[in-house]
Amino acid sequence: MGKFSILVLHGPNLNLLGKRETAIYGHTSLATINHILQEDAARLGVDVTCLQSNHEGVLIDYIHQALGVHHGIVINPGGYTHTSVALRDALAAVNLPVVEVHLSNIHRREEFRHHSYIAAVAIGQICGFGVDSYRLGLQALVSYLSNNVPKP
Ligand code: CA2
Repeated sequence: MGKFSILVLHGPNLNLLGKRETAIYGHTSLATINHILQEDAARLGVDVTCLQSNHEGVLIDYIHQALGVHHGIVINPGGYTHTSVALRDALAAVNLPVVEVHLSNIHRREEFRHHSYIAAVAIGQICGFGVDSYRLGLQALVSYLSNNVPKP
């Protein structure tokens, strides 16, 4: 088995990280998060591709395009977490291992953030650890892939 290839997907508004609502989402920019993940990926010996979109359909296209290219997906679906049956259907359709991550602890925030459409099609969910949610998510996915023979 060669190197694992992981797709990291950031959903809507996450391009604003570090610029707005820093009390909730912190001071780290999306570019910095991606840089940290690339450093982690090098240490873990995997390839990471990071993409962001504010558009549901574009995120769905990225998920479809992951098939046959990436071995698994780390996704922060942003607000679509709580609304998007279509995003969930796309993840279920490609049937790649998925880890759902959130910067904030969605379970201690407003009631409408407590439900995730994505959780049921993910291996697991990591939330509340800021940038470390992504790092832990990547680590967990690589560990999962190492222990489970990935689909081609
Ligand atoms: O905690 C997370 O990572 C969320 O996925 C972030 C979403 C929110 O809708 C989810 O409930 C939890 C919102 C992302 C908005 O990101 C911003 C970043 C900076 C400034 C404004 C919004």
